[in-house]
Amino acid sequence: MHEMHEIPRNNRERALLVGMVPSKERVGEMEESLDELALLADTAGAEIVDRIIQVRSAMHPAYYIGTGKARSIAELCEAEQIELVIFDDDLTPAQVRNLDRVIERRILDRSGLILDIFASRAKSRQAKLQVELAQLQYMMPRLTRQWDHLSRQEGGVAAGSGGAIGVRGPGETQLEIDRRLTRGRITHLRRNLEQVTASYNRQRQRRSAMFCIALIGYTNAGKSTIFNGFTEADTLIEDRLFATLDATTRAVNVTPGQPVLLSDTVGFIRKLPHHLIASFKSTLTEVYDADLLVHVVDGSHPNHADHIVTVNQVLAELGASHLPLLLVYNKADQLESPDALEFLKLSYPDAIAISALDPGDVERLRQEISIRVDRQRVEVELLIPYENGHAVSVAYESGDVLRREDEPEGVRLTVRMMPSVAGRLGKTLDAFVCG
Ligand SMILES: Nc1nc2c(ncn2[C@@H]2O[C@H](COP(=O)(O)OP(=O)(O)OP(=O)(O)O)[C@@H](O)[C@H]2O)c(=O)[nH]1
Ligand SMILES: [Mg+2]
Repeated sequence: MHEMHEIPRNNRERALLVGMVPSKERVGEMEESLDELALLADTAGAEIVDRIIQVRSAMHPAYYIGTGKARSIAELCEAEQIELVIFDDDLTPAQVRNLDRVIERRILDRSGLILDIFASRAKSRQAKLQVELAQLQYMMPRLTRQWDHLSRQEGGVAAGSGGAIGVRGPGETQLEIDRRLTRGRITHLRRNLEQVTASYNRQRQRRSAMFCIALIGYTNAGKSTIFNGFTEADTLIEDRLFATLDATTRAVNVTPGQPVLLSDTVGFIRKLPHHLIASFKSTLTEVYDADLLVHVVDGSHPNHADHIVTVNQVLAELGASHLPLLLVYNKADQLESPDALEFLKLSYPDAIAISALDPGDVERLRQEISIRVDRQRVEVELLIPYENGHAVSVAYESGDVLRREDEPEGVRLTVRMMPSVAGRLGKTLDAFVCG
């Protein structure tokens, strides 16, 4: 696929990947995690020079890896002109600082890397605000503790000579300024984000009588490809991580006579920084307000089972675990053998397997979704006051009207529709839901 942010090969920062595992048996697992870290680093514009896995029963509190290992990494960086060392797990601010001193290269952890990618990919105002907020929150403790360390060190030296206050004074002032600026910026971003989110929610509300479906899943699973297959939209599709950051929503005809809203959403990934999930909550309303989640899995990926677990964890964090869900194994065309499919089906018998590149398969998915939509519909009775003619037309649009009676209080409709849609209709359009 065509790449939007291609960085010329020779301008790429040379990077080393580092992982740590408690025992030899888990090296394979770490290899897979580093494969993914390599993809992330590539997306961010790095050239991977080498990777190192250390087996160590517990992390070193001050250096994460062992100190001997840290020194050998320093030598490797020197020999290979490595500029950036990326750790697969999150480091504490103190570990970053200590490693920085030994290795003398830029140190980054997985969260920092993901935040960096999000920052360079954010396009909408909302996404930009969300990413900056998450970055500042990520930086805040690092800012503080790094300074604590410096002031302690200088204080220690100075204490002996009796001049601690003079040495620490300006530093602490600078720290206070940094903290205050950061805090101020965070407040400012939060406020802006609230405004953007409010206007966005108003737009959403206008469409709230419709059945909402969200395509969710691990990054690079094929969500946008499916979305484009349904909508003829031209959402960016790339063989890269996090091609999509903003949710895109379109009305599509899934069930005859029942337009639904379909949203394409940001992909999830292992060890997604917590701040990022929190900041992106407003973008992810499409996920936790959905009437149906379509969980797209790259069935041909060797780690697809882990991907499913990760996505389920993020769903839980978003409070969306209870929503009806259809599991879709995508990229069936890339499966090594038909047996693989049978195997996939064993763990999730309700899942369907498709290739998003095959229009026939997309049609099959449409039918499957249509069945799920219909399964969720129930008969409800609405009593709509005559002055609220708009609600009557919305009811006709969003469900099958089975019976209509004109009564003194208003129009009584028996409609087959989604209970959640009926609920929203009652709230926003002043119709009374009777049963
Ligand atoms: N072979 C094959 N490739 C597919 C299929 N579906 C998607 N792809 C490819 O997989 C890559 C990722 O597709 P996207 O649709 O961008 O994936 P996504 O889930 O939206 O990814 P993010 O937006 O990054 O979370 C692209 O190169 C697609 O062309 C499929 O069924 N078969
Ligand atoms: Mg996408």
